[in-house]
Amino acid sequence: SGGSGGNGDGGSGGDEPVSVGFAQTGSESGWRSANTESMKTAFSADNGFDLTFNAADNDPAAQIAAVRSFINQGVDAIVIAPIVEDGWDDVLQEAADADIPVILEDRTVTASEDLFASWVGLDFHKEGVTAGEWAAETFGDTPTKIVVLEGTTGSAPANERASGFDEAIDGTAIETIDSQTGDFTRDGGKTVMEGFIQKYGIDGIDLLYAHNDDMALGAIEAIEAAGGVPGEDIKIVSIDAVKDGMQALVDGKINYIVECNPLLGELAAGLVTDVLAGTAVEKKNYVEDQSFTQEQAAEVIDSRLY
Ligand code: GZL
Repeated sequence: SGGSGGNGDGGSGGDEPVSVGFAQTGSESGWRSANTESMKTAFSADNGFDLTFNAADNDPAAQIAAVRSFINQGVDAIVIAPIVEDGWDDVLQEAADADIPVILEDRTVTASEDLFASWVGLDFHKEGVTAGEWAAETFGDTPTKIVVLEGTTGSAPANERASGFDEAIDGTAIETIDSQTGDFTRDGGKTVMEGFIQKYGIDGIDLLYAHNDDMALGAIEAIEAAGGVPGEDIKIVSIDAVKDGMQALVDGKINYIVECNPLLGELAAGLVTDVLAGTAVEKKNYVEDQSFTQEQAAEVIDSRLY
């Protein structure tokens, strides 16, 4: 049976694998791939887990159905990276009624904190503030027109990266002339940026704020296809700091990136283990982020883990 292997006596030997259902958002971005790899590595058979993995293709209804199937399966614990914040109360209550603890990783929910054991992830609001502070410092009093590529509508990172950025640019001469979702994907970023360019022209846009690198990379394709120079004609600030985004930063096509660390697997596995052992855990566990200029990215790009 591989892994720790059952001892054949129905688990009383204490080395029965811990069964975990993981409801992932999908595979929308480079960040997501790194997060999935981190989770699968941490919840491996060698580490004593029996992982059932589901990727919901960015479909909130499919993700809730996956969680329901984990409940019916009678797993020991459920881990969720919730695509959107809302709509979780019922299924989380069903998990509680089935006495199956839920740990959230990455994104958060608006449901009562009583309905999940713990969350581990990043401070999305702070990421938005950091991006906005860079924009304010860079453009400050110069009248600046920006367009925004928003993350998945209704997701915690999209909501909080928007509010954090807007807070930081409040009172500056930076004006948001358009803001639409690119659903955290490259194709989404490219298509929406093509629309922005058609509407305003390269010259009508000074800065792009992309809620993730994948949408920024799609926008770079659209800017170049229209004869513009990304990072110069239209400056770009983005969030994630995945490898391709950091390469574009080094290449001068992006001007500033705020990191959002996807390597949450070990922390999530530790929380599952503690919760099942009855060990007290913090309800919210924040992972630290950093941010990079073009020069800083050039110094670190070869040593980054994702
Ligand atoms: C943020 C994460 C976001 C990333 C995107 O923690 O939820 O989803 O910023 C990913 O790249 O698609």
